[in-house]
Amino acid sequence: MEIHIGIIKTLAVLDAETKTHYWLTVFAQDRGVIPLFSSVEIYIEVVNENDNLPLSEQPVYYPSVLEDSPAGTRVLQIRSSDRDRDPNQRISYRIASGNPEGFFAIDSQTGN
Ligand SMILES: [Ca+2]
Ligand SMILES: [Ca+2]
Repeated sequence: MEIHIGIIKTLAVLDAETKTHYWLTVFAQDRGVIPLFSSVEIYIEVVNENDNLPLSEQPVYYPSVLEDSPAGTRVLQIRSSDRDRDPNQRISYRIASGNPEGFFAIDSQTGN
């Protein structure tokens, strides 16, 4: 008995956001005068990677707030989306700069 090898390779870049798995049917056929064959089913899972950025609905926001507004006044809610599948699509927020006095806060979960 001889072992023969058949290697399956990708021919394109796969995207888990487009398709998460593939079912292939592979035939193994001998070279007899009357060839005989059998088949095997192959399930290929496309493992998701974090390859999409979280994108906010707008690149820049221009909200305004009245002077003398009480602390806790809502200024803006940022809305974002991420094309990745869970958990790489979960988004959290933080203020990275422009707030040295600590006058503003953002809810890390809601973007408020
Ligand atoms: Ca992502
Ligand atoms: Ca992904």
